[in-house]
Amino acid sequence: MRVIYSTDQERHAPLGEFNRGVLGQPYERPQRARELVGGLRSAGLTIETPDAFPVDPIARVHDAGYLAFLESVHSEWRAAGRDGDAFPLAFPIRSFRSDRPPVSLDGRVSYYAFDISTVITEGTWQTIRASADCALTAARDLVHDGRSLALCRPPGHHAGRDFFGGYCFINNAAVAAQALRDAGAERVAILDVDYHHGNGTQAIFYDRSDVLYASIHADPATDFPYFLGYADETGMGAGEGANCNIPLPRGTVWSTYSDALDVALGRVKAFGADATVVSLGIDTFAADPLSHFQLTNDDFAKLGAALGTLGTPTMFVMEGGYAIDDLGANLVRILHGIEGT
Ligand code: Q9C
Ligand code: ZN
Repeated sequence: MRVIYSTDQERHAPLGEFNRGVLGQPYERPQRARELVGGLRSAGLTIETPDAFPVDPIARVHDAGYLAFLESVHSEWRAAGRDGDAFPLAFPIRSFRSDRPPVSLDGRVSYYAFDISTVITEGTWQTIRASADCALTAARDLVHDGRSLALCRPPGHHAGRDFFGGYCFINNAAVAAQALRDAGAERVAILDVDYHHGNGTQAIFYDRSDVLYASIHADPATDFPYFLGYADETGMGAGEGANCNIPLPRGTVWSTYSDALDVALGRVKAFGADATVVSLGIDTFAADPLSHFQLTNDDFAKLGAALGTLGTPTMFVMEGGYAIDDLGANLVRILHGIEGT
């Protein structure tokens, strides 16, 4: 399997993250990527660097004003004499206007953010461009490669057309799916196995019939992102029937997960896609510090074996996974499962 990664993806380094009321070390930190790379290298895999793409393929799924904001906000933050990371102060909830970004720096950060765990640092723009480059490189060569892994970091599936959150800024899987469409694939399926619902991916394709979004995730009634991911969200307009959410309860073990996976894989296969993008989160692991499913090390080989049954060219896009010490080994288990080795 071709694996794509750039060390530029280690430049986004948040100073901290609030967890349970206390400011501590961020879960989504550069070490995640280094652990994934280390695991793959010890398993004998070669890692290639991505090509640099222009912003255009990213702007196919993201708002131009949002991208300009992401590029400039940290230097504006510093120019305003501020230390630390750019951080929202308010959110445009019910009865607030959310139809246009305010003028001020704080107003704009607050307009585009949907949580407080996703901050913008000096290296964020370069990092998210490199992460998207991995997805775009994998998508460009997918028909030739058959299978590939874009080792994206930071993740992407919580980011929407004009919002960031859940550690995500550019929706790498959505950018890849759109690039595959633009390269001639008529139908693209996205299968999301991250612990969390990919609210950004769902929102981007919700009214489209050419991109299926199928996701297995923690019930939003109990888990982040809290406000999307229920089973009755099935798509809208032309996209009606092209969105499939399978929420599962906290404590879910492999037997239940496996049944849900069969349903999701059945939906993906029935869609008749020309290519598949897997949003590969490994935060379903029992020891993940953010999550509440109970998948074991061995279950990841089974997950890989199931994903290996997808008949189309398939690219895997890295999403979440925060049990740092197990990240590399679990990813390798999935890859061995996919390849049947
Ligand atoms: N500060 C992904 O797995 N909640 N994102 C953090 C503690 C955010 C997870 C709560 C979880 C986001 C891609
Ligand atoms: Zn996640």
